[in-house]
Amino acid sequence: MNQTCAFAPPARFTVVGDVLRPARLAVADLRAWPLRRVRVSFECATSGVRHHRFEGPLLHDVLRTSGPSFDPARRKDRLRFLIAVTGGDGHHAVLSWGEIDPDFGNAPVLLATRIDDTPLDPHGPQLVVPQDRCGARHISGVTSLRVDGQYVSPGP
Ligand SMILES: Nc1nc2c(c(=O)[nH]1)N[C@H]1C(S)=C(S)[C@@H](COP(=O)(O)O)O[C@H]1N2
Ligand SMILES: [Mo]
Repeated sequence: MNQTCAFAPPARFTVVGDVLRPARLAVADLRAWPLRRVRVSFECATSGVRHHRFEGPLLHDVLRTSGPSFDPARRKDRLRFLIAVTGGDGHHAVLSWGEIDPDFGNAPVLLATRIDDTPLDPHGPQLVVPQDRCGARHISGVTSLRVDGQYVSPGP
């Protein structure tokens, strides 16, 4: 992570794609949702086991506010949605909506506003995937969350 500078401008990130209300947000905006705290340990292929504390809202809560363009009354309709998460350095990963939806995988994935004792305002939020064994989806400096319901067409 870059050194924290108290005067650095806040990083911005976008929520785009198949959503009714695309948004450009800062880490400070994420504190409007209920915040969770989690301790995670993950393995990195190059630097071994890492331990961190994170705080932030559930990714699911944030994305629901943007209004994904599925039919909320039809659970099956949500299952064709993907979430592409990109960091400022181009590192990215794709999650499925079903993975974080409380009716399906219910994974407590966070969009962290703080790592250990460091607020992430100057860096952008960090994706936190507590159930992962490997650290690669803990994407730091998130610049874009893209919700995509076009990968497969709506079912019957
Ligand atoms: N933006 C970004 N985030 C990233 C990566 C990256 O290359 N770019 N690497 C990932 C990998 S492979 C690991 S193991 C963890 C390491 O996080 P740490 O150094 O904070 O423990 O960051 C993840 N997040
Ligand atoms: Mo890693």
